[in-house]
Amino acid sequence: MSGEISMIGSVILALFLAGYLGQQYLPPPKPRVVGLDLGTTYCSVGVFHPGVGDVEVIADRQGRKSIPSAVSFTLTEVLAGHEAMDLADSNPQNTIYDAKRFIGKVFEPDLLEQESARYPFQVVNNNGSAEFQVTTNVTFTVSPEFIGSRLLLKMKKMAEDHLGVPIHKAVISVPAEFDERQRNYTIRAANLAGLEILRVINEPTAAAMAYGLHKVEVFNVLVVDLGGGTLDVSLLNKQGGMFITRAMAGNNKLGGQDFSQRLLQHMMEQVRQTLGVAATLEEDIHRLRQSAEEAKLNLTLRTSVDVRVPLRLRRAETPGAPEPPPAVFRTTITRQAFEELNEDLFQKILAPVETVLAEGRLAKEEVDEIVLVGGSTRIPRIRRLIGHFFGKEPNTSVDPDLAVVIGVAIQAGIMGGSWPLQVSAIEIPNRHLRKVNFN
Ligand SMILES: *[C@@H]1O[C@H](CO)[C@@H](O)[C@H](O)[C@H]1NC(C)=O
Ligand SMILES: *[C@@H]1O[C@H](CO)[C@@H](O)[C@H](O)[C@H]1NC(C)=O
Ligand SMILES: *[C@@H]1O[C@H](CO)[C@@H](O)[C@H](O)[C@H]1NC(C)=O
Ligand SMILES: *[C@@H]1O[C@H](CO)[C@@H](O)[C@H](O)[C@H]1NC(C)=O
Ligand SMILES: CC(=O)N[C@H]1CO[C@H](CO)[C@@H](O)[C@@H]1O
Repeated sequence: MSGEISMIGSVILALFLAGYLGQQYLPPPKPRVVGLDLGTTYCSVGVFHPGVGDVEVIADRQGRKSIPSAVSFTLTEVLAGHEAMDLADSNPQNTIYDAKRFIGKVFEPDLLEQESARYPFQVVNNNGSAEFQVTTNVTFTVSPEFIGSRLLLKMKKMAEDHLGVPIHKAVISVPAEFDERQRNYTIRAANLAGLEILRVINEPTAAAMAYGLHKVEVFNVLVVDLGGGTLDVSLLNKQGGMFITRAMAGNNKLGGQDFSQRLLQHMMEQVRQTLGVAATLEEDIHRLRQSAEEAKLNLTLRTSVDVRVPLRLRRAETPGAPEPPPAVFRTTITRQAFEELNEDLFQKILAPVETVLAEGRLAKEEVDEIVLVGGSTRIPRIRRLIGHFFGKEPNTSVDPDLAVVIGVAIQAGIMGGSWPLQVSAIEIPNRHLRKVNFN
């Protein structure tokens, strides 16, 4: 009896060794499961390379690791990503973006009308679901999941081009607040793109995985995701290798756009003071807005930037009046000035943080790791604010724009059976959770 057991034991050992040696000496297989981050404004695709044990975020031919979440319809083709965004100005009614805000959602008619007023394209109500009306030489409507599918198809092709193998399987991330219907429609979008979804994981869980927090001893993880237009704060609890979302809160009207807007207003005021004319031409405002955006980005690395903006300065509203000559607006913007302009907005980040702690019945000292996601968390003042609140440094070593896709790719590697096999059930769904919103 014991002999049999030991024989079975050695067979298992031999098989295990053969597998292990195979892993060591055979070239690693090409990954066939990709990780997808279908974001509101940007999308990315990543793969886990079992050989090196590393995630690669796949770049396009120009080396860009994210594509804008936009799809544009022309007479002859449907474009996605950068090619679509390039048409946003010339083909605004047929260039659809922000589709993720509509996917799988049932709207009250008034709310949908309000929403559609924010966009240059037409959002129509199809029995409570949003659809987009497109007019090329014919008029037709497309669903948010169709838009999603074109973005996913684009990323599928990027992955296939890069890896040289066909890709049919993926793991995809969604916001923690997505309900079952929104998750189903996201899966439908992937199916339309010819992708089978092996698992749907929450974005904050993915971000925590990007930091390897599924592999280390941590219990409470707080994820702050501050993007271009929204703030999402999630409190995760890890039990036996599985993440549970304990509480969510956020602000759907706070993000990088607001910080740029404050800087733009400040620059417009300076134009008026130093040049004695208000910048009213659409073209001038556009230039000022671009340079405000650029200055904001540069101020995350430097303590001051010199801004120089050529302006045409016509008085658009009074054509008969004497025209002021074109001029160049010059100013220096310090990081401190930028912080002062936005301090009240930055402080708003703490309200949802306090809410998730209260809902999770947790003292801030009990938070083990703080993970920052989203481009706006690069702003030094925001990092300081959060670090000061918790009395410890947030985790910032992973690119905040890629943390989600990196985590999803790790999960894809796990689903694809990559060695070494880690915890495979990484998330427990929490159906009773509701996101608290501060607007
Ligand atoms: C619309 O234009 C495309 C490209 O010019 C053409 O192939 C198609 O037949 C046209 N459709 C209709 C309904 O006119
Ligand atoms: C509209 O939606 C309601 C509830 O979801 C459903 O009962 C009804 O059949 C739908 N109507 C149409 C025309 O799809
Ligand atoms: C989501 O999809 C699953 C599986 O197809 C189905 O059982 C479930 O009813 C769907 N839920 C909703 C809300 O659409
Ligand atoms: C921002 O940085 C880029 C590259 O470092 C530089 O080309 C650009 O001129 C800078 N812009 C401002 C406003 O400082
Ligand atoms: C600054 C900081 O908190 N760093 C942590 C980031 O996450 C890893 C876990 O992967 C910790 O080991 C670091 O201490």
